[in-house]
Amino acid sequence: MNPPASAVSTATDGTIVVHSYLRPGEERTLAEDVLDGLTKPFKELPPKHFYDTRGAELFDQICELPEYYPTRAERSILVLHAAQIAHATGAGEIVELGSGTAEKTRVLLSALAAAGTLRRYVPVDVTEAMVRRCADELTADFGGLHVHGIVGDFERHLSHVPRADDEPRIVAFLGGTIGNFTPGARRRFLRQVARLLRPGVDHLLLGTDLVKDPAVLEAAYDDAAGVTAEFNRNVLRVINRELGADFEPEAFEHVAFFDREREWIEMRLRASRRMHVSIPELGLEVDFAAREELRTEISAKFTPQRLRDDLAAAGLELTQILTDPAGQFALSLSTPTG
Ligand code: SAH
Ligand code: AVI
Repeated sequence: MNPPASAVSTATDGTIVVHSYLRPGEERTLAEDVLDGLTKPFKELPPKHFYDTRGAELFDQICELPEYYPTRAERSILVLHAAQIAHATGAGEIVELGSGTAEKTRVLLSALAAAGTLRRYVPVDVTEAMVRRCADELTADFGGLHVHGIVGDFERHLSHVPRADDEPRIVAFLGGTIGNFTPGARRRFLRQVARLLRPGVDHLLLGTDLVKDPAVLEAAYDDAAGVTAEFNRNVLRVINRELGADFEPEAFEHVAFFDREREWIEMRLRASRRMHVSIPELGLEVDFAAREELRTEISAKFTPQRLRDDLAAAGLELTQILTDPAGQFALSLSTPTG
């Protein structure tokens, strides 16, 4: 295991430890991803680069939008079933991938606290400010809770998740973020996640958005207030700031549509006219034709069968699938087949 790039204990009583694995200059592999993605025949960028501090704020605003139902739907499942999840898992620890503000996770932490098993929370996120903020807030709100925060990329740094102790663990991957992987990468990733779990002891708690009316899906990714459009353009601002590029974010239109064949939402940025962009840090010059599109995110939607098949391909057996009353979103529990 490589040592962390920086290890900072922020609490003198040892309740909080935050390790960062994102070295300056190597942050989030932005340079490699931009070089790779913008020189492809169909330009694309991975969605993890949306989430600088501004991107994280915009995502929070998205979660409050009337059109964006996934956060409310997943929260309602947790509110209804957290006590039962606590009972079924007996978990003493939650490792959360892409933890963000951990707002919904509080519902589960409360249920584990009420069951008397809660001991440790391990948030893993690329946005350092989020990891530190939720470590401070959660230790203040849950007496005796230990937080071991990991500032890192869940695709590259899962080996730094601390070993599980004697009590059962839940690895939580909420919000439908699993849908932001392409299907092959999704199964590879789930296989890596399964390695964090002990058969018959630990569980994966996975949030997946469900296939539904395309009009409902498209509205959720193209809201009337234009917040998702700003979130989408934010990736260009990140590239301008980090790599000295001269993208004009406002000259790109937000595009979001449901691909009915693949059953995923695709977000793109469309150049409103011909454009030439310089990215000095990479020595890269990029041309956009008028109306050329850059893919920035896919957000796959699931059927119970797709979920079961993906989990099975990763060596995980579905033990429970819970949905909200309107059937919009699913939370599932699974455990390694051994
Ligand atoms: N789990 C929260 C947040 C979802 S938003 C919820 O359900 O509301 C996605 C989160 O994953 C963001 O906080 C983002 O910073 C984080 N993220 C995205 N890609 C990541 C990666 N490759 N590694 C670690 N965190 C990532
Ligand atoms: C984080 N992820 C699950 C969100 C989603 O719905 O795919 C990101 C997002 N993109 C646009 N709106 C929200």
